[in-house]
Amino acid sequence: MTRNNPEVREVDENDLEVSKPKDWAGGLPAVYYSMEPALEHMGPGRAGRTLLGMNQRGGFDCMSCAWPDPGHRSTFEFCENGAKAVTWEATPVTVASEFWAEHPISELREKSEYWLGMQGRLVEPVYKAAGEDHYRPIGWDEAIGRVAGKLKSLGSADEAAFYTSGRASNEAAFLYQLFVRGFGTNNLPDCSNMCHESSGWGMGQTIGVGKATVTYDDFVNSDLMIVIGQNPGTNHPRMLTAMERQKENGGQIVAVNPLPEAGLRRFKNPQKPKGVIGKGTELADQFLQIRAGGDMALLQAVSQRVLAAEDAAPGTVLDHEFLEAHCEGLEQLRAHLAELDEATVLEATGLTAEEIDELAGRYLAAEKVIITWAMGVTQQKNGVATIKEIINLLLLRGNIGKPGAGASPIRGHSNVQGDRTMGIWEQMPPAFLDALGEEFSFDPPRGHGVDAVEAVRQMRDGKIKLFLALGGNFTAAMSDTAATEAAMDELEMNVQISTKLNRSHTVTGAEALILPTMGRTEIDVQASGEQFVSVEDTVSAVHPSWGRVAPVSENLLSEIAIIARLGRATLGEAVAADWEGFEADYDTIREHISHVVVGCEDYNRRIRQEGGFVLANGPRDSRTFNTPTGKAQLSVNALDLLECPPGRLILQTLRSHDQFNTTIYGYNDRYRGIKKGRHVIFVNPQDLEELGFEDGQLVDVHGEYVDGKDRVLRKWRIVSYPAARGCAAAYYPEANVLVPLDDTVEGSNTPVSKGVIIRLEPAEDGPAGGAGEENQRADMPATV
Ligand SMILES: Nc1nc2c(c(=O)[nH]1)N[C@H]1C(S)=C(S)[C@@H](COP(=O)(O)OP(=O)(O)OC[C@H]3O[C@@H](n4cnc5c(=O)[nH]c(N)nc54)[C@H](O)[C@@H]3O)O[C@H]1N2
Ligand SMILES: Nc1nc2c(c(=O)[nH]1)N[C@H]1C(S)=C(S)[C@@H](COP(=O)(O)OP(=O)(O)OC[C@H]3O[C@@H](n4cnc5c(=O)[nH]c(N)nc54)[C@H](O)[C@@H]3O)O[C@H]1N2
Ligand SMILES: [Mo]
Repeated sequence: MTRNNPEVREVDENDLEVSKPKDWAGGLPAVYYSMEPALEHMGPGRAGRTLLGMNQRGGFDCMSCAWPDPGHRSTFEFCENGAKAVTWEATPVTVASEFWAEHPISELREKSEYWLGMQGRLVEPVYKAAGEDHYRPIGWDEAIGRVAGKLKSLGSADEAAFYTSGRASNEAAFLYQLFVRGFGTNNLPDCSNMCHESSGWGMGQTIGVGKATVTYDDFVNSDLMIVIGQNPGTNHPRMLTAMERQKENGGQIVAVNPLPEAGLRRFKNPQKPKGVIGKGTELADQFLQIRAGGDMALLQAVSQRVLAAEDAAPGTVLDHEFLEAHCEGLEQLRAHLAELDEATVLEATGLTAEEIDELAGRYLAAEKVIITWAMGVTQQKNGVATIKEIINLLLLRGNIGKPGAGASPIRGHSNVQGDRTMGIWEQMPPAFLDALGEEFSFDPPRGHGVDAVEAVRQMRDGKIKLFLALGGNFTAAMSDTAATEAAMDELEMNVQISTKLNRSHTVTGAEALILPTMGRTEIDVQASGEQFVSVEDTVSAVHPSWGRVAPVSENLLSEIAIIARLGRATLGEAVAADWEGFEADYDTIREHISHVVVGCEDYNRRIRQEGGFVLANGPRDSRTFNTPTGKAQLSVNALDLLECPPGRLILQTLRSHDQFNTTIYGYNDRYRGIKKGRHVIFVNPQDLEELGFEDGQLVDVHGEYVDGKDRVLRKWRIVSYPAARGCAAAYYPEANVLVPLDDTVEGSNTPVSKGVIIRLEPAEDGPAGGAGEENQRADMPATV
């Protein structure tokens, strides 16, 4: 069944085509594009078994995003991008044994993420010895032995860091953190450090929990949904169905975004006949085209208007009962916002006073309000403070802990939230560590470990010598490509547990191993029979996920099997854990989860209930706030603005429609009208005119950060685009070249991926995309 090494042609950026951006998402193309790649690669049998098994009871959880499943699922509970994710994983194409001898690592390092991913599934462990330029296939025992041996040789456990990407299941994540803490470190950086970390801090400090306070039904039943810094059409497409239902129920939607994203405007539901041929549903009732980084000012201005309305009609606007019983800080907030300067707000947001009045009017007219947000908020310098302002606005009218209302970060990776619940965090609280230590009879380390940014610094400084990743593509996902790659090059050993080849396998340090693993679509049979795993979505619903197709190779191990073997080989008797038993029967892991993780009691029974179960959430369930005073905190946050000097632009780095994070499925971004290329920078036409550039022109994009290092993307093509004034956009991960390692969000240490100050300069003549004399890598050019 398996096929080896198809020819993959690299894209030529000179073929790029640009057309008008779309003002609607979904429709017939969504269905068509969904099916095409699946059928092409997999054949109808495997395609049918995977696509129809997505998000169904007895099927697997779609790994493309963390959007929840509705109570009543349609037969096709998947979206175009989910279909791409499944196809990419369930492909029968595999990397042949000869591949490793044919391709030196130095050559692989020149390849694009697209090319690497398209080589197919990894099916055997491979090892690169110090001084070698090739990986070579090895057996599992040797692979596990080499990693364990190296770990045991380190001078201290803190010389290793253990990364997790958010696709790992609850069972794998729990076992992994046990292995890491049993080894003796809290160095557990994860993708969340680069993602929703700001949400955890902003919400944790104000309402005592860093998770959404809503259920799926709340979205559908809200009067008003404010969607800030999020592009659901591409990144959470199934959310559009919930938005459509909310509209049918008479709700309103406001979108706040520097870009007029297609999915925020109109939706043609591909699962309904009228969605395929008709005009679709208008989604946003109001679109606020905000200047990047201006959300904090906007939210303060809206709260100020809410308080002014209360002053004009005392006792009628605020939810006094709720505020008195459950909140504190109202008077301080009132005093602070009284000082807010309207001119500053207008400048920071790029909006008019009337637009802000209109939003305030909609907020005041609605009884049930949900605010959702994603990377447009969390990856801004003031992201944590902005989230606190979201909470302020919601608390003023009691919009937390009542049906149809609440605060909702929309998570990215399908189980990133569950991984945190299971202990993947460099600073888990003492109560968790106590319970873990008691369960496995050891003394877990107490000091905080490194997060993603700090991990890079410590690799650079030679303090961290071994990097082990449970999934993901750390090298490409992290900020400051040149700094990150230089740091990874210093490693003594780089170990990646992966499904497919990616950039992180090509920046190796001295020794390197790739340990191939099964994906979520695959049937996982162990000694006790067929296994399932479990995941938690963005609204804290926990449910099982069962594989549907045969593993692409019999040589693959599950993530759990790999971790269990590493644990046994490395830790010996250091923790009282039955590693072999864990591998044989995942129920045994869940039994331990029941004892250690608060809220997961009786896990094995509850995970088997119809539809799984929902984790308790104090604010949502009972307006209980786990803060030091037991009250929700209205907070005072000094307005923090993103300054952009004249002649410069604010660059955000974002996702195209044809990618999943660092995985590039293709080179089209069809809602934004881009075809056959990714080396583009979107700029507002008036900005172009003022700066003296033209649509289609090739430019060098220079990052300007206080450290004065020259970070440059060469020969990126300008696309004149209806972005907010002063706000440019380019695709991640390529644009990570420009995001400085030390530029991080106040309070969460997340890279500021959406607020990079840049300068454009005309590029020298020559073809696009870094070809020619200088010959920068097409996909991930180095800085100069
Ligand atoms: N198909 C697909 N699905 C995915 C992913 C994927 O790559 N592909 N990634 C997954 C992951 S891990 C995540 S975290 C999520 C990410 O989901 P999103 O957060 O939607 O992803 P981004 O593409 O980073 O888009 C950020 C949005 O914020 C806007 N924005 C940027 N700066 C600002 C600002 O200052 N203010 C406001 N109000 N808006 C701003 C941008 O214009 C853009 O619309 O998606 C998940 N789902
Ligand atoms: N500039 C900029 N940088 C960003 C962002 C941004 O918006 N702008 N977004 C940030 C965000 S939100 C995130 S979440 C991170 C993402 O960072 P990561 O989570 O590290 O990156 P991914 O691209 O999702 O990882 C893809 C790789 O995971 C592996 N993989 C896929 N499925 C599985 C599996 O089931 N098991 C295992 N073991 N491996 C698997 C494959 O080898 C694949 O190549 O990037 C961050 N970086
Ligand atoms: Mo993410």
